[in-house]
Amino acid sequence: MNNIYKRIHSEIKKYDKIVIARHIGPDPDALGSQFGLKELIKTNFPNKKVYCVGASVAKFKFMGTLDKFNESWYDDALLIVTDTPDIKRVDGLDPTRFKHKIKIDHHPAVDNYCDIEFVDDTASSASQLIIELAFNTRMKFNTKAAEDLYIGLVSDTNRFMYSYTTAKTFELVSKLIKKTKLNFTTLYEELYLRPFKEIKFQGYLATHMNITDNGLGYLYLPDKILKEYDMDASTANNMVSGFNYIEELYAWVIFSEDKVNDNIRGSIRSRGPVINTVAQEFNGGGHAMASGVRLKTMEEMDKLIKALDKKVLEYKKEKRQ
Ligand SMILES: [Mn+2]
Repeated sequence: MNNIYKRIHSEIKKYDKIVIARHIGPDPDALGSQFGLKELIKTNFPNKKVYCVGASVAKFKFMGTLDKFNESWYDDALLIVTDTPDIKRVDGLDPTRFKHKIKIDHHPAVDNYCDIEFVDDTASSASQLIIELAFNTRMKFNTKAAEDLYIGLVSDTNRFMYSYTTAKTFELVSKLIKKTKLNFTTLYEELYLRPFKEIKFQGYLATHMNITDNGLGYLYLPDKILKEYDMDASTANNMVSGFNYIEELYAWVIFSEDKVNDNIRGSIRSRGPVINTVAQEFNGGGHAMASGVRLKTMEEMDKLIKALDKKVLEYKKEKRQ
């Protein structure tokens, strides 16, 4: 494992041009690891050209500006993909067309699609792995690198609350704050600032959530409702995290109609039952307690709801024994 830091560092050293990608529908960890790594490379190797690609999300514009992908980069750039276990979810480019690629990720392994795979599913976030990489290769941080990576880590752990938060997480964060004198409390003003329409929408979600006898919450959001509340599907799905620590819910899922991609996007969360195995049966994936799926039909959606409900029941039975 120790060598992996050196191997990544020497690859970065070799290339004049580096492209950094991450998954579709980026969250702050995807963007934080992407932009944070770019800032680190620019700080330590000022002559290199570093590009961050993928579609931008209005909500997270404050984290940085993305570059438009140029086909010529396939020929001469090093590709680094962060926070993305499966090749089909890499946003904005085709990884197979690069000669050399590196993956830095904290999800359970799905595809082995890079020459160097720095994968640790005990890490809280991809951002945590970048911080670890930087300390182990003595890379210097500028302020933006420290901020981006802190935001990514804090967001993926939901403020150090999820079980992926470990002593190592705190050690790395402590070192990051000490070394960079990061003023972290002011970062929350941007990360957690939200328009009132989101609160109204949260009210809609709470009012319309269906709850089964076993304790599965589920809700389908047709495009019409998203429009009425002026919400995009990704913001709506991200709000699923707000339903944790509710007595009546062991697992919960929010579906939204994605008219652009002509499918149904589902975000599943849990506070006990392992739900990623169920998501995998429906071609989705993710973490044990936080997964996602893309479905084609309402029938599939009904099947998934039933499968999740069964999983909740099994979990409760196991707990009682
Ligand atoms: Mn992540």
